[in-house]
Amino acid sequence: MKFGCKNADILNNNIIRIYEKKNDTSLFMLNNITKDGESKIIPDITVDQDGTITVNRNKKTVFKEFFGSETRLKSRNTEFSIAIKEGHNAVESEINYKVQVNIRLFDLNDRIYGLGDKAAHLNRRGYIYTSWNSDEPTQHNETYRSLYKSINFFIVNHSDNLWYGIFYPSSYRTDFDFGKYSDKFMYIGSKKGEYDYFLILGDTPREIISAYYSLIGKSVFMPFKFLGNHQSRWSYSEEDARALVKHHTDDGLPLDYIHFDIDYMKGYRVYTVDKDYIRDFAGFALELKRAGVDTITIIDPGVKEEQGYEIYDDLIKNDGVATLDNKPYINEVWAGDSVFPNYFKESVREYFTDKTSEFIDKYNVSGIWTDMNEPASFNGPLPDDVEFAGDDQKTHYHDEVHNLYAEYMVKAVSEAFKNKNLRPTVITRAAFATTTRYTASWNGDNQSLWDHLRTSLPQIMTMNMSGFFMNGVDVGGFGNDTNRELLIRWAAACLFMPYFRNHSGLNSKQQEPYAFDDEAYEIYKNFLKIRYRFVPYMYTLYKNAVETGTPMFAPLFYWYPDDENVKEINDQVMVGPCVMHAPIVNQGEKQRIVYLPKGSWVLYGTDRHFAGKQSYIIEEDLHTTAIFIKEGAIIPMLENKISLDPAEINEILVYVAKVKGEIKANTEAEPNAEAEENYIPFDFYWDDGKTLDSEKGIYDNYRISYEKGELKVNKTYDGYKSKLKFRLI
Ligand code: MIG
Repeated sequence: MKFGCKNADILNNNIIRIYEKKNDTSLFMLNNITKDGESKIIPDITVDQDGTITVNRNKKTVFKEFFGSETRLKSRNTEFSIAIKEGHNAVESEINYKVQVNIRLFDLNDRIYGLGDKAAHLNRRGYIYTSWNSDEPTQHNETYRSLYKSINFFIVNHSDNLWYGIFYPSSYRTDFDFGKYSDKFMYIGSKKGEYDYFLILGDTPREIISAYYSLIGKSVFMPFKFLGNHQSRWSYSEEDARALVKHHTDDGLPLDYIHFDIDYMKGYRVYTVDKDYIRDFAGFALELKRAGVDTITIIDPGVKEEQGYEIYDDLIKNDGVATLDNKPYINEVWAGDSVFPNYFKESVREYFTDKTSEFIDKYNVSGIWTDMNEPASFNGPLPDDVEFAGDDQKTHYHDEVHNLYAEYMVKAVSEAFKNKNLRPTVITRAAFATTTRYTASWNGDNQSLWDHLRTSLPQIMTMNMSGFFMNGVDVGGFGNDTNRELLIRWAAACLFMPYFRNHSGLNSKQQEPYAFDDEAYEIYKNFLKIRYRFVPYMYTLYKNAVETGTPMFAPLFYWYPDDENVKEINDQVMVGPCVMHAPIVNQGEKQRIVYLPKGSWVLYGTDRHFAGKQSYIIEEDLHTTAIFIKEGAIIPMLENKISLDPAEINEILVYVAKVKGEIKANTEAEPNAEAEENYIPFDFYWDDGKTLDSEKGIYDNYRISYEKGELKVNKTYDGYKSKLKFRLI
């Protein structure tokens, strides 16, 4: 459709691309969505004379652009505030964007969720954010405009339970004002790029998110083991690592990965190992692996400028670095003056794929943790006009590709795993919307603050709602010193966080599970054991997430969009459709209010049943965290594992949340809602947990049900031919 200079391409039932001129998206390649052919719903779009677009659905106005004199933005120049006190006049300057999309806010209850990792509540209304990957290790909070990732996707809920989503497909620096400037409209503003966005329609957040997910492409599927406990610290020595693993082998501390931070490298030269730091890295990594603990090493993008250092020489020889005025561009990072690999060139990516491949083989490393890939730099930011010569004979400038730098780095790194038929074990700090196709992610340098514990949950939920399932925060906090209570509550609150890693900064107080007294250690260990019990459930959720876009770690409104009470709940999490976690996230609290959505719920570990659609006060002393399971739910579990090798798993335990008396299970919101006798069958997914074979159909599905007091398991797909046993507990 064409309206004046605007176009609207109806891509399918859910997605309309509205543009004057399309952005060049070739660098991040969206999925090619074409018309369904039989569009069930033909969106009702009208355009006024001034170019305002209105979209109705089922006769209600869902979305409206906004035009008016108010949309000529003026800045308040807050930096003059002291001058104003002195009697100077503040100068009002206009903000001029090349592209400004103004969107109507219908009323004060319009809620805006999204933009990935921002350190804010779920509802980001009233704040402004900027997509520009940034490394700022001060205290993140809701007024922080840019964190490490740029994920230009958000969803809006307004009047009478209407929903829509927006994806803004530009890699240039972009502002998203979510009603900070005005109560009447929000805006998206960029100084570069084109007027071009995807409007995503759907009756529920679930429908919108899955449509968005089909656009950005499938997320990476990481190994089963990755769901285990990761322990890290900047920087573990050989002795520290041995002590950690001894806790694993001697006291049964669940542990699957140990991370080695920058000090294992020789003078921070990437792809080197310092023998003075760890004498025999390869042998050591093997020793740890035999104890069930795999090794992950950090890699930064910056390459030390030093003749004779192989990587530097190779890159220079092959024109493989970012340039300015036809010379390699130099900025300082950990290794001192460094060049920045131009990952936008295929030959450079292939080079790093090879280097990664050699490195993981030579040192028995199982995963690569990519850091500093915003890219971060110590001597001020990279200028906008630093050049990255692309394969397409086109020069990309820093301002266009900054937000994509990490994506191209992890693309190269993850390929090394794929070439070995292994699932990529890669973690990134920076990302663009599509980067989930290659890597897991963590949310950077949080601090040991209660506020940062609280903010973790909406951060991870929001990441999960944009296709970044395998996401986590540093448990215990990275910066500053943690304390006993904070650490325990953090471990509990993040019990179901898909990527669970305790990590802390240089010189901060030790915060391993055993860093405090024996009792604290027991408590922490116990939470990890609960997590390990739920891992088979989480693994199926993860697979389902990768296939369909359904978050593993979701806000309540994702599953219960009709319930007004849940729309601003930041401290309760849905882990799949059947498990709801309500941890304590405030200092000193021993009890909290928990809202239960419709249905009936069982408090895990007890026999207590609760009717939904009301709130309860739940006791949670330091030893406890409240996990509610939907009545009738069937949850596959593991028994007593302290590391996760799928080859060693022969038996799955089956937990059934019994339906009690008259309270009937509610099965409306479930994907597999054919409950018999109110029990919800669970479609369990299983495969080798390590290789890419599952992509070739080498996996199994079991349907687990509970009928007339008995467990029934049917193999519904037998590609992997596993012989798991199932036992009711
Ligand atoms: O400038 O490698 O976010 O996890 O421990 C700091 C040292 C560099 C930042 C990462 C953090 C890591 C640290 N890195």
